[in-house]
Amino acid sequence: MRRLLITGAAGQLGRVMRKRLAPLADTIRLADLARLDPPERDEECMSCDLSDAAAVHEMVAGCDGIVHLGGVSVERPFDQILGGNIVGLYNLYEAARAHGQPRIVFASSNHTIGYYPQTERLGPDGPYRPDGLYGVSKCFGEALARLYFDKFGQETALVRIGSCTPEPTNYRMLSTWFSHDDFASMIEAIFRVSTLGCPVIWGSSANDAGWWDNSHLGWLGWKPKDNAEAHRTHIEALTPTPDPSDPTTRFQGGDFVNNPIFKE
Ligand code: NAI
Ligand code: 15L
Repeated sequence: MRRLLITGAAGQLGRVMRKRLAPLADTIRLADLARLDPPERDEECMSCDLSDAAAVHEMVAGCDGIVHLGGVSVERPFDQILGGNIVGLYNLYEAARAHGQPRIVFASSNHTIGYYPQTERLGPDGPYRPDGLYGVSKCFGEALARLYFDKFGQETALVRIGSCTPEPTNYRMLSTWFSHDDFASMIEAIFRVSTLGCPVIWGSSANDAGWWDNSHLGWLGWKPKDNAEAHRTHIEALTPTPDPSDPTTRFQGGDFVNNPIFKE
């Protein structure tokens, strides 16, 4: 690839992927609303608010692939989610349509399905059960991506990320953890495969206690190598045993199910 765009590059995952994905392209274009560390060799930095259509067109022009990490990443009042995650997604897909349809990795979330019980195992095709407005915004993003695939052939990987952190640190993450290594190798596979389409992909490591079934992904040539189980003893020693009647333990979305509809 000549130029790979990473949006949300100043964020938690953006800062990790900035380093990990460098070998994928001659130039990595980093974009965010927040301040970015100065560009290093083979990098270029752009300030861009996803809700600004003209700025998004400029950001996407000349890119051969996009890792879309930008936007509001937790539950927030609707007016905050609207700009980055709803208007921003529309701007991104319109810009991609105008600039050669670069393949997109969309950082969707497990909060699209957060109201499924933790006792249920999920494949890629079940109905949405979002656990808040943030989850609804990711459902919108997935639906928009699918529209642009069906109408225009725009390819997107809809990666429903679980908990992408250096290590799993609580009981829920024994099921939801997605290691940085596994996310980086998944992104490499998504850009390597000749035909992608618009699949739902669970962003999860090979956790023994996992809830999500990625067995439909044989064609991707990707296998996660980490497993949260290796951290169980540590987690059990440090955190209290979860109460099974607590909603945050009953539902896959964890703490997010307790969020109100925030107003400010
Ligand atoms: P983060 O909140 O650390 O980073 C998001 C970045 O997007 C921030 O740097 C922020 O400045 C930028 N941003 C927000 N609104 C913007 C706007 N209107 N225009 C331009 N940039 C804007 O989030 P994190 O953890 O790095 O997550 C990255 C992506 O992955 C997010 O889309 C999040 O929803 C998704 N995700 C992350 C998970 C995780 O475990 N870290 C789990 C599930 C999904
Ligand atoms: C997400 O969607 C969030 O972006 C992240 O901060 C975590 O809360 C993650 O889900 C999770 O469910 O652990």
